[in-house]
Amino acid sequence: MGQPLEEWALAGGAMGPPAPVGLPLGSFPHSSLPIDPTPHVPWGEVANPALTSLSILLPALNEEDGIAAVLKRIPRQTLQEKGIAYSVHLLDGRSTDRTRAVAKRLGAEIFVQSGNGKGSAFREFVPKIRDQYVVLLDSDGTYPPEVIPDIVGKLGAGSPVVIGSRLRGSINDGAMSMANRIGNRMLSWLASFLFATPISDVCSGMWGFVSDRLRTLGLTAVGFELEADLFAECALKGIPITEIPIRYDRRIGECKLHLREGFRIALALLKKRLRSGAAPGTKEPRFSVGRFFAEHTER
Ligand SMILES: Nc1nc2c(ncn2[C@@H]2O[C@H](COP(=O)(O)OP(=O)(O)O)[C@@H](O)[C@H]2O)c(=O)[nH]1
Ligand SMILES: [Mg+2]
Repeated sequence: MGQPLEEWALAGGAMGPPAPVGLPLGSFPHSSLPIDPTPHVPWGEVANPALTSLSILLPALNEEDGIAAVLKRIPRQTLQEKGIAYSVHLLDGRSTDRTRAVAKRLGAEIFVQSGNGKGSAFREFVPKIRDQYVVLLDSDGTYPPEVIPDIVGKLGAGSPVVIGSRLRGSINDGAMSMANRIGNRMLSWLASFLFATPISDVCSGMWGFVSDRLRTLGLTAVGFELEADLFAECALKGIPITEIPIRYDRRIGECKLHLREGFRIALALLKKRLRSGAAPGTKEPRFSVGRFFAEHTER
């Protein structure tokens, strides 16, 4: 392996001879520079290869306790060992407690949303993403940061979106009320039916994305319907979603989601489904309400 091109400037700077000009490519590196004796090694085995870049996104509204717990649980060493260069971003909903200060102290970069709601915060941040991959999880200690390397490991061209499914995994005692459990199942059935795409836990707050595919989604969610919107957009665009089972823990701090949000989420799914069927120029959905009735009333 030869010297990187940039090093000519250093070698030929104030301390050394001027960098050679007009050298034929074949003679690079110049004979006055030592040839790097490192034997050829496959990229995956290079000592510090930063093969993958990841943005970890943590939406938060008044989560000063939760955000500390989540940030401390991010498995930094595993990420480093796997060659994943990561940055952590707090997507703050203009918290009035110490959320931003705590997150900053623990090394997160701070983004303060201008609109209101978790969905708005996420949509505002998506154009700022520079990394190859994204993992999104709540800041309340309910989702396991330890799973982040597994999610990144699953992401790739054939698996551009990964969701952590609580309903396929496990739910700790007291983490989810019976009403929420039933509500989550019903919303997942509704979503699977409307978009003819199976999903076991459409309201999960833990997702992974290949950033380029995430940017193609026409997201419109403002609040807690964000996850339903992510699912619907993937289903409409034919982007496969890979599920991995995760554990769901009891929340730290106060819940911002109320039961009525379940109805909002159902409504958001329905609206998205109906609009996508009617909108000209959109990709034909795999399931169409009109076609369903036409096919089932034909003689
Ligand atoms: N940026 C931002 N985050 C929010 C907002 N509302 C809630 N969140 C965060 O979104 C995540 C999910 O909210 P949570 O109350 O736990 O609802 P649940 O997990 O769906 O029951 C938590 O990390 C919240 O702090 C908001 O308006 N803006
Ligand atoms: Mg929560």
